[in-house]
Amino acid sequence: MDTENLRGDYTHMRDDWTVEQDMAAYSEAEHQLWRRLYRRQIGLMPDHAAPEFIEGLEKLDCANGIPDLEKASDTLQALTGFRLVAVPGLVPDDVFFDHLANRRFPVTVWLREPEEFDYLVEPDIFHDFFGHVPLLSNPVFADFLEAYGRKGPEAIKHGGLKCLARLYWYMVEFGLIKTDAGLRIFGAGILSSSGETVHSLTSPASNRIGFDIDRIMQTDYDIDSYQQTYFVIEDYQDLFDASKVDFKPLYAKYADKPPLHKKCLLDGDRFYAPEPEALPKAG
Ligand code: HBI
Ligand code: FE
Repeated sequence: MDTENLRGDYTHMRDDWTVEQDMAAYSEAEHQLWRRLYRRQIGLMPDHAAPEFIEGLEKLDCANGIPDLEKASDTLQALTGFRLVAVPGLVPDDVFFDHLANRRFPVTVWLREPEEFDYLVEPDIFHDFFGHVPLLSNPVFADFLEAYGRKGPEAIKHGGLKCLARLYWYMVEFGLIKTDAGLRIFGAGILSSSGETVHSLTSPASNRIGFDIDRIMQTDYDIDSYQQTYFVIEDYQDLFDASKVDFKPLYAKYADKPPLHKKCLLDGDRFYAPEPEALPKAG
């Protein structure tokens, strides 16, 4: 992987692309920025995030500054056996898959600049930790993520990398779940962005479609704007069940075909209506 144009420091890595998280190197201004990012998101969580995400977030106790990944790993390990490993930023696909397959989740060590409060291109520690780590406390989701990682080598071998990445994108980054209270978010790309947190549930400009592994594997996505299509599961078990499917026939069907447009609707799609916007809390 060419790391030259990436933002992190890739000069002091181990063979598995992990680094030491130097807690002492974070400045007070960085901890302050974390608290601001956290405060803005936490206010939105009750009406927007999946209950399992909120439960996990509470257990992680990370409101007061950039979290120590070793400490959080101890909390997490007791719950689902997952640990966090510190990385300089994006890592190669095969390395990423191997960490997941061994119940290790890579977390970027650097935090965005204040000018990037609302949006940044590469994932930072706020996205990786706040967005991804809470749901790793859920046993079924954790098992799915391990199973996902185990699928990596086969996808690489059979030209299915793009298809497999679409599953990660539409579920781990941008997934919605149906609850008794309405649609809720479990995708990390949404939950680490205040704008998309509201947009994903409420905007009529985007489609919400029932989870279908075959459908996801052929659907294109956009990495630098709000998604135009979100997929909705009913239970995390839907994800784990999908990971039991043989993906090779899907790779064979879709690997060399032009993908479906990121906003198209198909005859078989189960369409979900947008949610009404949550009222701002008084006080
Ligand atoms: N590296 N640090 C990091 N985080 C990711 O989410 C990530 C990655 N490398 C590759 C990768 N994701 C993709 O393979 C997945 O989206 C499938
Ligand atoms: Fe992510």
